[in-house]
Amino acid sequence: MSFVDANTHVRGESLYLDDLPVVTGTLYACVYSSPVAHGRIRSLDYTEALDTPGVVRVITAADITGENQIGGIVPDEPLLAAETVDFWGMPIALVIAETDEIARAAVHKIKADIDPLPVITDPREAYAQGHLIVPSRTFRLGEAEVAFADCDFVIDGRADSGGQEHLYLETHGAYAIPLENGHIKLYSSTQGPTAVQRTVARVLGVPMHQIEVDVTRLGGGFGGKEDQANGWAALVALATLLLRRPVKYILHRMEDLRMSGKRHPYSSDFRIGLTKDLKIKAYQVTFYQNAGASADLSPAVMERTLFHANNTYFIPNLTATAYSCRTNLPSNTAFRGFGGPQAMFVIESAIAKAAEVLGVPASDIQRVNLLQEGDEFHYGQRAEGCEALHCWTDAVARFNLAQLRQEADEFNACNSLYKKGLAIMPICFGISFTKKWMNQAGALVHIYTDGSVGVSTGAVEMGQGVNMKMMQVAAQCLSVSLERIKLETTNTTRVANTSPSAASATSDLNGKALQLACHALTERLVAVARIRLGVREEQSVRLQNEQVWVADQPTELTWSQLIWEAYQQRVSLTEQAHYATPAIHFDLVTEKGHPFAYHVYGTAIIGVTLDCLRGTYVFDYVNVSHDFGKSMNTLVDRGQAEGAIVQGIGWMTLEDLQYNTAGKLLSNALSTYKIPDIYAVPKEIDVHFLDTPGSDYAIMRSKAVGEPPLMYGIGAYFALRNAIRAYAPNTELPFSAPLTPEKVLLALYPEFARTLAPQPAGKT
Ligand code: LUZ
Ligand code: MOS
Repeated sequence: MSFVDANTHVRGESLYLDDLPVVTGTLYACVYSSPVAHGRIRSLDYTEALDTPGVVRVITAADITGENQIGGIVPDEPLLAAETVDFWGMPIALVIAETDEIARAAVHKIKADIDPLPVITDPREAYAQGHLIVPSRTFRLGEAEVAFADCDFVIDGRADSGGQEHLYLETHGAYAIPLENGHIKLYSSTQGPTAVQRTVARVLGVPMHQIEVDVTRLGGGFGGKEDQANGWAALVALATLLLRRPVKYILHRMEDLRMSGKRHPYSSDFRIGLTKDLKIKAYQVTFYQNAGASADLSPAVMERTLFHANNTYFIPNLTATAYSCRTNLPSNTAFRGFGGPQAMFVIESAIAKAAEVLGVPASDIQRVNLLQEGDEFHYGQRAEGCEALHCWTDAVARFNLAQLRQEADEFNACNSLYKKGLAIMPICFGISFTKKWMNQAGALVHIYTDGSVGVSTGAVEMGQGVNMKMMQVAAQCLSVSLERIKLETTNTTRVANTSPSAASATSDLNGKALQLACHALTERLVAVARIRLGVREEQSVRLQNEQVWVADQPTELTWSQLIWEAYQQRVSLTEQAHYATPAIHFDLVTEKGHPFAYHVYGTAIIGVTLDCLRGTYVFDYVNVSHDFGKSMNTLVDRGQAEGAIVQGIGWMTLEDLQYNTAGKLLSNALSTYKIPDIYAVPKEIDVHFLDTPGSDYAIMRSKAVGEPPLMYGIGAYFALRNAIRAYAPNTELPFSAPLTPEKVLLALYPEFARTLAPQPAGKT
């Protein structure tokens, strides 16, 4: 199976935002951003910047022609700071100049006089002071509070997980081009063209039809461009509206790192209750989400955290409460998994702690609590087509868990400075946007008179291979070869009112819409063929391999001839279709319903070798049995799984966002923020495509694949933890991710850690 973008990617010919030919007269923008994390703006002095030769204008909040507001779920996010600044890196002004270099140099000449206000970076502190983004929510099944009394073991703990920089290869950016009558065409590196269109229209104070958004592809999104591409687009569009010239802004890496939001760090408290036979009888969890300075998508992320509080276990008594806490950090946002991984880290920590207290392997607890068909989730839905046990037993047998365990034990028995650790990570992830209304998509198909086909959908290609899958859907439905199909750019004038490409649901939603459009076209073409061939009513007619078949026999009539015939018969060769996922609903009062079209399951076994002298480690293998359903493209799906696993491992073991107490990002470059490189990738990643039936709601029964495998990375944390335990059985090991080499080393040598403890002021 080929990959549609392979040739242009390899040749460097694929077009990203910064590759588009620049229009004559283009100006360049650069943001002046807040040098403090919280404060009141007393004055802003940009005269020197404005006097710089080549600078055309400096734009501030006062210049905004519409609303100074880009908040989606909650209107709490100004595009440009007007009175207060709420995080280090918050945009305050926009310099517009004849060249990129001039704009960037002029930014340094701007001075703001800002009265400092107290800075909060910790979500628990924000909570204690009552700074919540939205009211808290609680999901409940049974009565955990009561059930703890009947448990043989009750264990309390705390788990913290860090944020994560998206580090899409292509930074944020946008390019606005003025058309006639104040209309603007925008190129944006966004997962959500409609969100950009809507936000820009709001900021400019114009109707949405005045704004056209076009996206060819992104150099990665990972959630970072679900909501946060909007601001940059609004800034350049505003400049274009004011100056009537094209304006372009591509963020430098350090600007992007400083100004854009990341995965939400969480701090959580848990209580888990088990019976003697290791059944989890009760679980209580409280999540403190570090939302950053504004809501952005945080309330939706918090909701998915609540949905995934149980990971893949049936827990009859569960209470999960979440707080979205406002802090003075860049507004945290969607990131692959969308709050789900954070919840799963907490339940896995609770199980790990229970296992330690009870003196059993964590896998014994995991295994006996796996969801089974018909089990109720705490949000009311029941597990249907549940593959939890299937994935687990397949992984355990296929990869010979007993032998892997024995190898690790033997290795540990005869090595003192290297230790092996092993963990199992089963996952369950719900597929659908948790906002019901977002589960819709559109497609537009043109068949041209030569039989070639142009396909537009709301899907944004960001390296995940959705264009390839859309081509496959169209080719299959129309019974033509892939070469006939062209995927058009994603454009708001061709497919309107789209949901962002997110939630692992892009292929399902857009693919289903595309199927509907192609089926309607096929029906019309069959009718054309009947007339042309004079087929009797009782005889069946269908298209197969670019040929018309009558009564299961191929005829002479080819696809190309049929299309020309349809045109001659004045039959429309264009179709638009809309798809909305059926069967999903959720009641926000009872917090019960059927929010997900289906769930994706899987189990990973992860092994690590730890160098106990250096604190460094190598992941030896990640062995996975995964529920892909009927994969429509194993190459694309394997790529998604492998990439997600490595990204998950990065989140759990390497990527360490450091802010100082003043709220300044210290890990603000790739020298100080480490993402997995080729050396950090596991030596072996073996992803087995389990034979599972898929779902009616999955495109061609090929289950959603974008996010679920990321959560296998959580197993890397626990494998590493077990390796540390093998060296230092009694060391204190808080559940705190990422478990970086530094933290590992300090855990291995607690006496050394004590000498490094912060000294009283004045003693350094
Ligand atoms: N985005 C969103 C998402 O708006 N809603 C969701 O439920 C979601 N889930 C995963 C990733 N992005
Ligand atoms: Mo996403 S976290 O599916 O944009």
